[in-house]
Amino acid sequence: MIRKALAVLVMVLVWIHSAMAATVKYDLTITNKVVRLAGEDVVAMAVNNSIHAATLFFKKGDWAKITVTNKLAVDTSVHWHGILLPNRQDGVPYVNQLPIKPNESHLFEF
Ligand SMILES: [Cu+2]
Repeated sequence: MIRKALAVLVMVLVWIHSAMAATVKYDLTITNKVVRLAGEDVVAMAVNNSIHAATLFFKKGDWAKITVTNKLAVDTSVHWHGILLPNRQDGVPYVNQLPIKPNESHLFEF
């Protein structure tokens, strides 16, 4: 009887946790941008026209949906460090996924 009550309690807690989680969406566009460094104009990679990229905020349990659009002339990807996520979402070209081709997008979900 106690086992059954505990199992129900755990199921209710899991349901409450999943019901409280939000889906957090970001759109990241990768481009080249000319910036002045040490007195010289250089081409650097920018995310949403910013160097460095913006910080993405999530709460524990949130569902992340991050669309990355490649506006570079070469293949690219985003590799996520410090996050426990499914291996197929980790963004390493030719390891976890194919690279994002120029003018194409990839949706990361974890
Ligand atoms: Cu790594």
